[in-house]
Amino acid sequence: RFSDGSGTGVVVKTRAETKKPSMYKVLMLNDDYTPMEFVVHVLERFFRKSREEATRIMMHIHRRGVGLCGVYTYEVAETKVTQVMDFARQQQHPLQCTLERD
Ligand code: TYC
Repeated sequence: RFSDGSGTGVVVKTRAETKKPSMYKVLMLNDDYTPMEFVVHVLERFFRKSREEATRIMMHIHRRGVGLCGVYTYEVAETKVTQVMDFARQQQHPLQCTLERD
């Protein structure tokens, strides 16, 4: 904050410069064993997708090998990856999930 030097006593506010956080893509990989329905469930539960959107993403991964689940700040993205990997392992599915700088 500073006076504008006009003698009017007007105070001009300067915006503090803020940096946008780096964003990270959470990607899911295809495999031959994880059931399609399990992948749809993961997308609904951890990435808050509708059944329709989850099914679209799952089929994209199934056909293309990899697909985007969402874009988040580092801490959120890392948490999603851990949650998905832990859940898949519990159910003994080989589903792989990874994080990539956007
Ligand atoms: N390819 C799997 C199947 O045919 C389905 C699948 C889709 C697995 C997406 C993983 O990330 C995945 N059962």
